Amino acid sequence: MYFTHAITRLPADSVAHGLTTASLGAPDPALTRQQFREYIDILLQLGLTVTTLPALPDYPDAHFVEDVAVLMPELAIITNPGAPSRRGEIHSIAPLVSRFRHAVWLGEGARMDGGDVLMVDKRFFIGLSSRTNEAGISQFAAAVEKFGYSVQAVPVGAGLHLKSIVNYVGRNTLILSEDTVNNPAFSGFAQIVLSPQEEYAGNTLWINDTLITPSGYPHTLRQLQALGLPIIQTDTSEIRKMDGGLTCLSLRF
Ligand code: CIR
Repeated sequence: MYFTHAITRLPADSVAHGLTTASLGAPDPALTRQQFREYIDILLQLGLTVTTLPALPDYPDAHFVEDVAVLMPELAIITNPGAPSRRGEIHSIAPLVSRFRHAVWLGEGARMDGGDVLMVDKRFFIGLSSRTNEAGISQFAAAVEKFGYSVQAVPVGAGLHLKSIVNYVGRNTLILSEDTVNNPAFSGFAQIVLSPQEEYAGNTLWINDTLITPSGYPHTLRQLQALGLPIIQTDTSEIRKMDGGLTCLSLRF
């Protein structure tokens, strides 16, 4: 899929009040915004048109826009985030998403975070996680299969979301955690296996055959370099403190 647009949201001053399992201390709001701006600059440098929504101080995780919608050429799914504190975020993203795509809302009982949805061409791998349930996956499948997409559920043991541990990095290659390597769902791909110490770098973002990867993960960087694609490194120290990464800061389409 070739991306021309991205939707993002400015991090609020309340960022430190969001959800996290990381024990890395509280993020600095000003540094969070600086790292966010550097991220936007990279998207612009790659030629994307970027729409940035205003901060939502009552929703300190709302700049992780990836979790509230999934966009594909034919439609957009408005998810139903698994964490109760995040459910209200969908109402402020849906009007913008609806300007670009026909929006389908997940219904009663469905739970899904977009961070669990990995799209590779016409295939969706969806993490069955603490945020995404079977009803979410089956409602998603019912909406997209008529457009020729396949949907495969992948249980997520460790990690918040599927894309915390598995991402597509171009050239028919996935970057993935040691725990995920033997999953038959991923057997048709070449694989870059993350060392446990560098698992966070698995949240590398592929945009139109350029890779954006968090700085500070030298072993993973060397493995990515072997793919021969351009690589941009950027500091995500504050984003990481709130369990966030590079994929979660934007919706690409
Ligand atoms: C949360 O726990 O929901 C946020 N603090 C982090 C969400 C990260 N989203 C993502 O990886 N797609």
